[in-house]
Amino acid sequence: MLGGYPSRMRRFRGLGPTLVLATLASALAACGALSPATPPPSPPTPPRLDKTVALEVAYTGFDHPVGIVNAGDSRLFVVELAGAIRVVKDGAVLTTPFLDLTGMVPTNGEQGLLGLAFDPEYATNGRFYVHYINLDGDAVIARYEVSGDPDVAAAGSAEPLLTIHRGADYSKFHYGGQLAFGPDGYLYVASGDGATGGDPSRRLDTLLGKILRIDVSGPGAYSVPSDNPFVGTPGARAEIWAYGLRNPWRFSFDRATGDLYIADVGEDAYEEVNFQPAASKGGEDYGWNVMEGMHCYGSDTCDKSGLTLPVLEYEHDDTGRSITGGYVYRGRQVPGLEGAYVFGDFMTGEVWRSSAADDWAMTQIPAPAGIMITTFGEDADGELYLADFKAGTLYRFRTAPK
Ligand SMILES: [Ca+2]
Repeated sequence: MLGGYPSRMRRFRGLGPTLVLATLASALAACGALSPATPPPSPPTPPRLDKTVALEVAYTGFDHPVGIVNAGDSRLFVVELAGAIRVVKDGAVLTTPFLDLTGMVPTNGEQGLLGLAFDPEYATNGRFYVHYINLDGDAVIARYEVSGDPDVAAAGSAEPLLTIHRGADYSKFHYGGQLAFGPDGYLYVASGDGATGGDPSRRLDTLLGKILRIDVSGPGAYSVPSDNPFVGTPGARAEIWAYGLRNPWRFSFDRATGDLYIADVGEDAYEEVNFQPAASKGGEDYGWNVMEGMHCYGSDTCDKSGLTLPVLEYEHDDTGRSITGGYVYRGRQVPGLEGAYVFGDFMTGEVWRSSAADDWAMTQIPAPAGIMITTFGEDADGELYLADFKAGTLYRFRTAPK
């Protein structure tokens, strides 16, 4: 299935390690061609490795998983790109999907069912929200309700709340995709820039290239919280919470502190993690397309005033080329991970931990070779998982055996 995706896809394309090695080899060969007076390049510093943490297979058999979500109980809900949401219950994957949007979403490139979030009051109101791409190529946020069977949604309950139109100028790429409720009870939506080079990310009259914040607690579609940063700004879409983002595929809130971590997939050179403290009033400009990571984009110099720079970046090399944001670990099974932001890279399958307490240095966590990490997810207890898109396997974080 991967081979059927367009080759220019940044997020889901399959680029094998062979190409990476070939690129590295040619770069090294070029170095060797320099004059003898040129000192040889110093060998790369080995990455710091946290061998106290391990990944173990938790569940298998998913079809291109892109999301792992809990509903506040012991189940896991696994989002499959082609449109199904699968239920993991009592250690088994149920045969009947919770919801199946197959046929309603294109299976084309980065299009599909991308995000899922359960209402903070799900236990009493049975509402949940999905983020998918419709057959027109536009992103849709829709509300559904559970049926009388807690493991099956009421497919007829669909209520589209918000459509993020793209128009003919935009591509099938960079949709963002994440949906999550903040500690304030509002629904946050990640919207990508449409892969047009980033112009929409800087404009406040479009929802592209943004984090949105909407109130879905009422009976109707949604309302805009009165304290959203651009309420009352002429020409601005009031749904915007933060802007200057390229393709914020995955973001998450730290369940202990409420801080927001936004991983933004980079263009040519840098992947980045943005940190937004819980006390933020919104309105941050995360810099794209003036900057990529901590560097001016397409220029040696740029006006950085007013921009919020990432706390962490890594360069496109064998570390990775497409960041998949994760979570701050707050579970109990892996005490060594407490308080660490855990994330990875889709292209290389590498997994890292980082935190402010560690000056945002990246420490690698051993992971199986060849995985393609599309998402991380927490269960209700805060235990952490990741999904391998290629094999359809969910891995669980564990303390490594001694
Ligand atoms: Ca940025």
